[in-house]
Amino acid sequence: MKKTITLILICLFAIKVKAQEQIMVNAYNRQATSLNGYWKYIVDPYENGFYNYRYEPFENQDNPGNGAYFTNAKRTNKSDLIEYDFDKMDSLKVPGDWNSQKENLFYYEGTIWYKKSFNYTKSNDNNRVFLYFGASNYETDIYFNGTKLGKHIGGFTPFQFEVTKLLKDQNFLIVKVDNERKKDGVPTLNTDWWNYGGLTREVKLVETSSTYIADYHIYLSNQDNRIIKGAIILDGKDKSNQEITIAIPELGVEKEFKTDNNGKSEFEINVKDIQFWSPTSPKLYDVILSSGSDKITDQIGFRTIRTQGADILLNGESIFLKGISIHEESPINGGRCNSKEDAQKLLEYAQSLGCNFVRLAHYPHNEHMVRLADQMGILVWEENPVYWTISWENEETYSNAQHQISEIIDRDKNRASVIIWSMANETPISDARNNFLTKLTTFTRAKDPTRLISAALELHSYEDIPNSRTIQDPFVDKVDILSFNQYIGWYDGGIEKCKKIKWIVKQNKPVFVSEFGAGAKYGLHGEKDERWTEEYQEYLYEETLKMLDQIDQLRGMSPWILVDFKSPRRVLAEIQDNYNRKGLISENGEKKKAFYVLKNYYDSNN
Ligand code: GCB
Repeated sequence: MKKTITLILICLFAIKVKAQEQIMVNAYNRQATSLNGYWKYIVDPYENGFYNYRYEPFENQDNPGNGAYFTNAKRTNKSDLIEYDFDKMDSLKVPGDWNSQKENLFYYEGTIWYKKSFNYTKSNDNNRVFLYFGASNYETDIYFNGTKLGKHIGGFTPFQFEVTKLLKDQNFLIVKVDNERKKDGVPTLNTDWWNYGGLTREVKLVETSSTYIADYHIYLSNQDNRIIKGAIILDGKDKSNQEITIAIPELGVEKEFKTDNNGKSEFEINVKDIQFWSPTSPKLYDVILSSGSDKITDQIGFRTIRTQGADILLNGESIFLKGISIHEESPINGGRCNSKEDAQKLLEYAQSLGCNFVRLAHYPHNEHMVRLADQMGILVWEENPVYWTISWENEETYSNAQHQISEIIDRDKNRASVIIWSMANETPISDARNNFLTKLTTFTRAKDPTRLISAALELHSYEDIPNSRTIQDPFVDKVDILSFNQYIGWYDGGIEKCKKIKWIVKQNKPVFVSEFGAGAKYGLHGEKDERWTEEYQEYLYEETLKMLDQIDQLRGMSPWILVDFKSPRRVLAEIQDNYNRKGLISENGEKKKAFYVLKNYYDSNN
């Protein structure tokens, strides 16, 4: 009986915490108090801080905080039994993954408890305060001044909580981060990248007026490029019937609108002489939103994006996506990227390769990436971490995937650079998978009807046509861009095979090759048929590019991958040493020969 009650309590709790929604966009541009820096931590592989000796989560205890639970308790007299003390522990830097900060945490997968103490004084008594996390991998439980704020699942998207009522002059924040891989998770147990754990992106406090601008979406209409459309949402007790002003000084726009009873105002603004955002002219306008008590400024580009037959039309003109795939691994210090400099260096590498497009694989990257892409004029594919075979039949897994794409749309919907939402990567066809991805696509289109949808699919062949390659996937009907990964010459035969392939692509849609590549260790030279040499990779790029040029509908590609990246699957000593070596650049920034093959191809494809 007791067990049943406990189970019910756990379920109710799970439902309660799952309902957490985005309550603040544009945290990036708002005035904030950073909680970055050094945080105390306790490594807890046995979940000692979460469960007591009866193995019940401490939320279900009558008196949480007693005993051995990690609540920042302190001994008050010599006989107190408290078997931990955060303040006596070592520190980890936030933002940052733990694997690359401490040698003994390199392979660690499990729970780490973080603690940060800080003082805070509001600038105005009526103001509200939000606690914002850029991302934390993978499952995060958050406790503020001893009260549980909630739980967040998913390693690459932002989340936040209002802490106005709990805030004191002196505060402590305890965060349990668990990066254990889970069969029903998104992603699932198996991936080809390092499972970096921890508070990998910034943590900060954002203070707003009591009624504040909680959300907005401002974009150029895909149907009429003389109309800026949008919506703005206020939250707070004075949210209804409020006057809001939208100003874009450079366009001579200053318009007033009124919010409805829900605090929302939808609007359309006619504009003249707009300079469209594009890779060759990444024009961003200052857009100033003001409500009675709040004011925020964002830098927004205006462009249209749609497909027509096999063409991708950016501002009405056909564009070829000269892309490259990128993992979010720091080209400066290794480990998960966590700074603007990391993002800048990766995007500069991409531009030096002649790219106008990047595929951010295989999960949402740091917000610096898309903000810089906006500024630098680089188009972006953002991807949900639905990778390989996840638990298609599990409803929790579906809501998890939907929640993750939803959070990234919330964060990046105002970025002109982002043109594609990718649902998934290399997902073998089955009814359950088709239904899952179709549902996810319907959700994404409804949430953001202004962008294109794709997914990195698998390649097929006709049994009766030798060396044929095609896409026979019912999910293709649901996407705007037909993308697939292919490894002819690496996993699929030798490089000579490229010459024999017969492409049979029947769909009248833009074709995008989301991956191809070969492993090469920088500085290793040999014959062009010798695996792992730069010459092999170079030859594979030459032959692949010729082969792909035969696809009439080809409108772009993002070869695998910009920089060598860490993966526990890659164990070949002296060659891989825990790195996937398909990068065109080594982890030390050295360009391999194939880099120049792709660069020449892109440079001559203007
Ligand atoms: C793929 C995956 C990518 C891997 C790559 C490889 O198809 O999409 O995540 O890293 O192949 O190197 O095998």
